[in-house]
Amino acid sequence: MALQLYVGNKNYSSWSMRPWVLLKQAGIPFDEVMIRFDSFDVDSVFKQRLRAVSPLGKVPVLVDDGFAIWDTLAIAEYLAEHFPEKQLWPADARARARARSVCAEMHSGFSALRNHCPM
Ligand SMILES: N[C@@H](CCC(=O)N[C@@H](CS)C(=O)NCC(=O)O)C(=O)O
Repeated sequence: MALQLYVGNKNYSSWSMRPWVLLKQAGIPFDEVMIRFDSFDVDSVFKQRLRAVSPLGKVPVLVDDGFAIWDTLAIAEYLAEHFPEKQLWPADARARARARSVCAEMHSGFSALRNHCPM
């Protein structure tokens, strides 16, 4: 398994930092590919470089031997499945459901907070 994590500028992209922190904290080896934000226009260098690996054109993207996963939660689930020994989710079913609830809330909610405090 050869993992590459595509991230944006770390001082702007809290999205990028989520799987980055997870990989680091779990001690899972990966190569970081930083794609600097120039703009989000369709013709930007950022979009052109990302589209080569992901149809969505957003960071983060995890690439595993050429296979792309392009959403934070999907990346987290992929890592949890492939590294069960890391115990990324709690073993207890209720604790796991609670942890997923919290992650989903953070992932798709708190937009006002995230807009005001992007990092
Ligand atoms: N749901 C995605 C959101 C990713 C996202 O919005 N990333 C931003 C960077 S912080 C991005 O790439 N934006 C580019 C754009 O909106 O075109 C995830 O959690 O991975």
